[in-house]
Amino acid sequence: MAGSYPVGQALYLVVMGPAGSGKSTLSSAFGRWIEEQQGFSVAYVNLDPGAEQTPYAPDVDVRKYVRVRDVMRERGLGPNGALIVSMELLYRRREEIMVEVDNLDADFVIVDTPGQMELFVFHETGPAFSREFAKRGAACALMLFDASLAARPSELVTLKLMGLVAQLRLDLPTVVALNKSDLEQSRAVSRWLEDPRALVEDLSRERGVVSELAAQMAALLDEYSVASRIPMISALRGEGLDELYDLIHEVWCTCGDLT
Ligand SMILES: Nc1nc2c(ncn2[C@@H]2O[C@H](COP(=O)(O)OP(=O)(O)OP(=O)(O)O)[C@@H](O)[C@H]2O)c(=O)[nH]1
Ligand SMILES: [Mg+2]
Repeated sequence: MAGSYPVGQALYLVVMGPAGSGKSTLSSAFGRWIEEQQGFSVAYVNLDPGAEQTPYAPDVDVRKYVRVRDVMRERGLGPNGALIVSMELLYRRREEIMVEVDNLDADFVIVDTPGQMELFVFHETGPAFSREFAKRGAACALMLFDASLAARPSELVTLKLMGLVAQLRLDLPTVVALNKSDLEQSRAVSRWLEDPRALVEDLSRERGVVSELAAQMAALLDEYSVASRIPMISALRGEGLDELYDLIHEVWCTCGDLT
């Protein structure tokens, strides 16, 4: 796959996911992997105003404009209230932030987002930034989950569904990936990822309305998701990144103008 990029435009990857799923660790590990294995330049954008530290050196950092800690202190708010206000402030300052993004000179731009994923996805800030990235080049989103969240087959379906919800909100092709494959509790899901028929069979053994709904959802999701494959990765060990890269490349080629 090496040599397919660059194509004269930057490629934006927006990394989303629940708190602690490994977004920042992956942003750093994947960026390094792309530079070392594919030979392309990578820039990092930190869109998380609540980050205490990041495992990469951000080239654009929204904490220059807004910090959740400062908003808490100045307005006497708790962490969630302060994050909502921070999102609002980021929204208002997005033009200045995008000027900084425009000054980046990189083949790939990896965008790390806040842990409170629902705020990023459902507040207007997430879709607004996504639109800005999509205007500038090929953009796609990566929805990262801790693989231990998919211990039961119906749980895997709900994670895929969340990926689709994010895709609808952000209007970006969205790839779902499961992280922390190195942990023992992440193992159960591998079987369903490797063999979709096993997922359908195991779903039928799960009891209750949820599993019936999940079985119907599974078929629908395969139809509407841009990528039905879900890579298992370990951001910590740098495993599965080649599969993730190939999948993202496919999505860019299918949805963008890359050929
Ligand atoms: N075992 C294991 N731990 C991981 C992996 N990736 C990340 N972690 C750990 O998970 C924790 C959270 O990682 P972060 O990268 O900060 O996750 P995040 O999604 O950016 O977190 P927030 O920004 O706070 O929402 C850290 O302790 C990481 O070391 C992985 O592949 N395997
Ligand atoms: Mg983070």
